[in-house]
Amino acid sequence: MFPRGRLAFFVTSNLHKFNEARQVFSEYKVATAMLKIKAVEIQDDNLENIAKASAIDAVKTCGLPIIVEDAGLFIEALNGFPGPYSSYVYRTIGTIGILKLMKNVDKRDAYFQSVVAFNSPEEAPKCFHGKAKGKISLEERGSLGFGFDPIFEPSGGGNRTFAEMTTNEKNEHSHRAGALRKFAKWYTSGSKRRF
Ligand code: ITT
Repeated sequence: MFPRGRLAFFVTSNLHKFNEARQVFSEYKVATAMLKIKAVEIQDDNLENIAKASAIDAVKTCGLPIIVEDAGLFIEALNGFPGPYSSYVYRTIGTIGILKLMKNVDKRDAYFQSVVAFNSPEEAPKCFHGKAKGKISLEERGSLGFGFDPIFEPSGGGNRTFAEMTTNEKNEHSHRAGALRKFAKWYTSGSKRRF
């Protein structure tokens, strides 16, 4: 029997994501372990469908209760691009490519969306959502974090990009922390639930 509500296995290959989750979970006294197993990542226009499919596949592989998280950057002037294709776009054109696409664009509103999917051998997957609104900066700033952090200024962050924030500071504003907190509240409140 696993200590439900006290331990969450996080299936991810991204150490930055894991460290962000570790800090959020410590607020709820939930320990977490990184499971670096290969979970399928389907192509879909909807982050929830992608996260759910990965969560189902991961449980098939490891037989444990797990979470996965899928996130994307949605830029309003680009009709939501790169959205669910953020990983591919980051690997191909990167932050500099996005800044080029945004050259001479005044309307720089964007948001990050995160979906945390919990799944276990005994339950159907359950999803938790988080969103961080902000703007695409005019240039890259900061060296912390990962991915599009150097070009994203979250609202209320004092014009700093995520890459200019410590993990704790990013967690005050981020899409991922929002979704993880919703999950942690649910996970720690279900003492009657079993695996
Ligand atoms: P997993 O192993 O957990 O899937 P990943 O790095 O592939 O890790 P995602 O598919 O969820 O993560 O994210 C897609 C891309 O979106 C990711 O490669 C980043 O470029 C970008 N991204 C997601 N969350 C971000 C964040 O908090 N800050 C900056 N960029 C982020």
